[in-house]
Amino acid sequence: MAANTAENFPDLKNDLILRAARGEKTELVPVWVMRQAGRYLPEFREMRAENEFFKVCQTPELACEVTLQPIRRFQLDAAIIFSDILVVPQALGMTVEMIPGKGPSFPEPLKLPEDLSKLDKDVDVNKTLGYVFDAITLTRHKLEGKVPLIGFSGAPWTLMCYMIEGGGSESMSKPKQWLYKYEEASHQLMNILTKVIIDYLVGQVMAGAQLLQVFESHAGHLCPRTFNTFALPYLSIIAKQVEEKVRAQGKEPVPMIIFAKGAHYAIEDLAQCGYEVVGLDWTINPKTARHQTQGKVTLQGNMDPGALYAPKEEIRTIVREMLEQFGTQQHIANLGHGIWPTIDPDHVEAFVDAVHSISEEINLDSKKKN
Ligand code: 1CP
Repeated sequence: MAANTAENFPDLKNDLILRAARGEKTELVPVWVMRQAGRYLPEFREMRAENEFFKVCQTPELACEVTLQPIRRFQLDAAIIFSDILVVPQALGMTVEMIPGKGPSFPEPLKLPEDLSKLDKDVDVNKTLGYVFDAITLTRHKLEGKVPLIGFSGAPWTLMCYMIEGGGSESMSKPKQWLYKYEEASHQLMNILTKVIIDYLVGQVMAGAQLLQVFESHAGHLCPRTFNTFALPYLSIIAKQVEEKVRAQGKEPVPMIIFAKGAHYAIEDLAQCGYEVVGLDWTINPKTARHQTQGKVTLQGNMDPGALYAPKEEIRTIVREMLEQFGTQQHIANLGHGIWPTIDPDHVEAFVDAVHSISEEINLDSKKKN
């Protein structure tokens, strides 16, 4: 039998999310959940009890297994490769530890502009992040074409936040100091990150990723002025160059999603910076976002992650309202941010089933009317 390579993947059986991302007609609204592989699943906790977090990321068989866990349970329309955005700072030479109960921590964060000299600026992603590519190729085969596989990266500003702050934070005051005190060094760091992120995303597509999401999870710490200076230009370069470089390597480009959490001030700009899909956090009114984006992009989101605590019937009501506000075309249903560890998996099932059955019902009703 031929070896499983990035050339001989099984045929795709469910392309709903790819059609929605490209703005094509869909009979149902596709759905996936940010952090769908995670601590709310007992089988994930079991795996993590025996394996350190980055070991799971770095071992293709383990990363693949964790990626498949939610796909086995729920009728999701996409899988997302199990990894973390912080593997990119690791590839640049920084140490990142995952501290139980606290989250990621950098023992030696960047403090001053001269610290940039400590970063490896000529990262060969095949050497440093090849384990992610291997996990993607393996997972594409193990998915057996059931649903498409999403690859992802953190965006430059969000990665800069962790590299300077050293971990999660309420204010991100240290990286924000850089923007105002060390403007040139901030751009230098953005350029270093942009280059490696582009190579990393292109490598993921070459390995088999069928959709890419860029996480700008800390956009909400910026203001319109700093976003336009330090985030948006780099997000545009990433979208443009990933597309060009994938094409140059003889592959069709894949749709790209930008999820800029807290960037309610930038929805119009995000709709025209090269991404097919704009992800919305739960604070945004879908109707307002539709108005701001004028059909230029597909929208993703945005149920409040907390709504998964509601009784199942109430989840259906909330989903119906969400679908009515978005409309059932050019929409990928998701939460407005990652799922929390204390959510009951049965409520995820209720969410996924509600998106499918209610969107199908709305589509059939509108067909009858026409
Ligand atoms: O012990 C554990 O298992 C740690 C929990 C955990 C998990 C399950 C972390 C630590 N990362 C992940 C996986 C992960 N991270 C995925 C997996 C794929 C999926 O199923 O969706 C993805 C896409 C991420 C991306 C990620 N990591 C983001 C962007 C998304 C977001 O939430 O905005 C961010 C900001 C991170 C950093 C990170 N990694 C982990 C934590 C707890 C954090 C947040 C730290 C903080 O800011 O407080």
